[in-house]
Amino acid sequence: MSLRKLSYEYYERAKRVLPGGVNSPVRSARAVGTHPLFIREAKGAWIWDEDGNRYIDYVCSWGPLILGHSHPKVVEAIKEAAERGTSYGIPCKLEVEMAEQVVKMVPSIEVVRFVNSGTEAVMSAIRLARAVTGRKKIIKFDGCYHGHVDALLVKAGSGVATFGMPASAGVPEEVVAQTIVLPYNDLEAVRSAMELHGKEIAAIIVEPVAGNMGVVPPVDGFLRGLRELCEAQGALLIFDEVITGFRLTQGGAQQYYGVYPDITCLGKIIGGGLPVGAYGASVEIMAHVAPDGQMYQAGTLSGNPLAMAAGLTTLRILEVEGIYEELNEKAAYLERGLKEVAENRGVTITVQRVGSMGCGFFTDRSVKNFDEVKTCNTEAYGVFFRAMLDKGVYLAPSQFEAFFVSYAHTMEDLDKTIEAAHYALKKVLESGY
Ligand code: KE4
Repeated sequence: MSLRKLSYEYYERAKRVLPGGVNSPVRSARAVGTHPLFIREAKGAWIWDEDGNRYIDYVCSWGPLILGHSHPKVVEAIKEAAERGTSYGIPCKLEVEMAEQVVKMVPSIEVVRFVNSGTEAVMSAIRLARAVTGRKKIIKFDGCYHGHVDALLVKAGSGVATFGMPASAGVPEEVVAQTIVLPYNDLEAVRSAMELHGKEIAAIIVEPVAGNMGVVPPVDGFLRGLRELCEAQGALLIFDEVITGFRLTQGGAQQYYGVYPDITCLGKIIGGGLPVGAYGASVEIMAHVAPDGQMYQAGTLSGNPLAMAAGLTTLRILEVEGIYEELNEKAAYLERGLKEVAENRGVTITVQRVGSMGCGFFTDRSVKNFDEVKTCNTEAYGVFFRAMLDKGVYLAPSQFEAFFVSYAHTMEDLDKTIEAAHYALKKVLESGY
């Protein structure tokens, strides 16, 4: 592993012309005490940095690359589309074919609108829920991240059922005054908030599997409880499936858990590595969206043929029999390997995983909400991350993210990862954690 000299030099240059040297904060790797890699190319499960070092990649661009980097069929589809023009700003058949594909795969979606990011999808879904119900208040959960939507950039107030406070500079209190932040997996807190504010609640938005505080699955009954509470109060249930959509199964978390939201937000995998987001719902709900309805939302590059070609190719490959079984078996193998190595090393870790998304916490117990996640040893995670990097394995540069296994990861890659963990956990021990 040669020094990451060129990455460092690019980072110094980047910091002069990009905020923090990056185009998205978490990539700065500040949370894990190092500087970011600068990647020259990627193929399958691997990425190469500018210094020529190769890494097995478990970030997969934060989830989109479920088939691995530069899948030949996806690259071919992008090339073909590019030859015919990258964006028309005029409808094209690829948008129709892609919409039909999403409707076919996602159980609760009858009509879908494409946008260009998960954030746009969520921002539109919130506006749609308020338009449909004529209500203002939104319930979200502490530790869930839904993109940089002003109304959802809130941190939990103390206690439960409190209104959010801005979690970012530039977000006025008035904008988050209608946002209630509750502990994830706490159905009683939701019940109380609904009793207090029921008829004012436009929607509850939830990551059906939380992937932005590390991976925290829903406890039994949580999602169904949200469904029932929304029914009872005439509020809409929004599943933010930007991570879980097409990840857990073809139909995402709603198919995996058998709980169906009123509005679904999608991103990441749907674009096959190009910028695509989407929100979808029933015919009745989506009839509110302009130009049919009064809820306005628009986008210059929405549905552009290049991104549609990449996304449609990806979704069609995901329909192939056996893909999810293989993804999940590989992820389970990795989980077992990590647990065995930790046990052999005498290091206490908890691995939480749903399908091919998961994460490791340095704690001796399972965690079911953000307060519990915050008791985990994030310093130890930083040591683990840096040691794994030295052994050619790239994990999420933050404890509060997920690892993703792609269809391109081979058993050899997984074995190399488990072997690297042997070394990395030794480093954690030597660091006194
Ligand atoms: P984008 O706007 O980044 O496409 O999607 C926002 C978003 C919405 N909902 C969920 C559940 C998400 O996880 C995200 C974005 N995820 C983060 C990391 N988990 C993207 C990485 C980054 O911000 O750089």
